[in-house]
Order: sequence, then C-alpha cells, then structure tokens
Amino acid sequence: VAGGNVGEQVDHKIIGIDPGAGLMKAAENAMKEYGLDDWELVEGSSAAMTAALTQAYKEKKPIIVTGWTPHWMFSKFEMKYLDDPKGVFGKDEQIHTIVRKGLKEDQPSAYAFLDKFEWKASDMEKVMLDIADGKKPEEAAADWVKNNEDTVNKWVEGIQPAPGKKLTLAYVAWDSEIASTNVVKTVLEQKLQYQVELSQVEAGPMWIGVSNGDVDGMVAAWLPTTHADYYKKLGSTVEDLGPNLDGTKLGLAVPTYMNINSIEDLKK
Ligand code: PBE
Repeated sequence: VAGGNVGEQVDHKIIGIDPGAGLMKAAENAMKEYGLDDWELVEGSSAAMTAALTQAYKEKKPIIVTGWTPHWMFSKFEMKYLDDPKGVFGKDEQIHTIVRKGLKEDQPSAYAFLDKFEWKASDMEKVMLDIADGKKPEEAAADWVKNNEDTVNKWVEGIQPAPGKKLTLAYVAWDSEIASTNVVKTVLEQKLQYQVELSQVEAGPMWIGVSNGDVDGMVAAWLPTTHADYYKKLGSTVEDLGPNLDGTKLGLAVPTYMNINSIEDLKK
C-alpha cells in the first residue's frame, strides 16, 4: 500500500455508481456530514465501480467504493464497511415490490405472484455471485429457480397461469436488481406462462414508469430510506406490495487490507 494519508492514496476519490441511486445521495450527505470537502464522489455505474474495485483488489491498491448489501463483492473480496458513527447511511431497510395501479384488476395472476414474492439476502447473493462469475443473468436466474423448486412453487401456488399475457418490469442495472428482476421474470415465464419484457432504465424513470403505468412493476424499491425521495413524490400514485427482501445495508466499503475503519478516518 502506498504511503501518505488515505486521501492522498486514493486521490481523494470515492468510487460511486449511477447518479440516480439513493446510495449516491447518501454518500454526498456523508461527505458533508464528515467534512470531506476536498473529496470527490465519482459518478459512473454499478459495473464501472465493480470493475475499478476488481482491478484495485488484484493489485492490492487502496480504493474506496460506495457499497451495499446484498452484494457479491463481500463474498468475492475481503471487504469491510467503514464505520458510520453519525448514522448517515441509515439503518437496515427492505427492498419492496411496487406495481402500477390497476394491475390487480388487469393482471390478477402476475399481481398475485408479485405480492407473494419474497426471498432472503442469501438467495439474492447466490444469483449475483453466479453472474459475477460469468453466468448470463437469465442463466443464473434459471439455475436458481431450478435449485429452489419448493420456494418457487410456494410463490405461485394456486395462481392461474396466463398464457401469452405480456408484462413489463423496470429495473436499474444494479447487480442486486439484475439478479432479482431476472428471477421474477423467469418465474413469471416458466410457471405462469407470461411473456415478460425487462426495461432497463435509471432510478428516476423506473419509479416514474410504474407511476404513469408505462411499466407494470418493479422489485427494486429500497425503502424506507434509500428511495425516500422517489417514494415521497410518487408513492401515492403506485401500489406498494411490501418487502420482498429484508436486511440490506449501505455504506462506504474498502478492502480489508486498507488501514482505516471509519469514515472519520478519511478526514486525517
Ligand atoms: N443500490 C442498490 C440502489 C438500490 C439498490 C443500493 C445501489 C440505490 O442506491 O438506490
């Protein structure tokens, strides 16, 4: 590891993701709260962030990224969250399923399944890890569905298939949501005979799409904190089907070979 303080080592950069992510707003708040005035939060994408992390990790170089759980980075790499004594990144929250108003009447089968869909962080991580290891998202999702027949059958128990009916789901290219959305698509297609189209968009358009009915739903709403702004604006125009996953976390993450433990250490 290079000399100098941690700021100098990483050129005062925190590697962020797409600007629409709630995580980016949280990271900006953290920089304000901890007085990191001369630091820069680098915008990019989920994929660019993990590429930078993978490269730095290989060379044992210092790097600070915006991180979240569930995420494969914590199983592929030895990583730690920096302590957040001011609690800027919030507490554990849930990922919710959100659908457009009227879906219940138009597409009762899809609605019933989406309402039932719920899994564990470890399930999502398995799919994410397979994708990180090179499987195509559809392939990783299909494998997970095959290996979890009991769980999947419980989700669709008693629901009438809807052969050929079309459904559109929005998602953002966050690794976690690539995994969940592909699993939901696979179940809708394999078990309920839907024809599902996935629409990859930014976070704002994802929420707006469900709100104005351009898309039928999404399984990517992090609440109550991360997507609080979107929910405040659009929550009353959509239907919230509640949590599909519990136990998430957001923060600044670093490889454990870095000699810092807290966001406060970035000031030094
Ligand atoms: N994330 C992953 C998203 C939600 C899912 C934490 C990067 C966000 O920050 O909005």
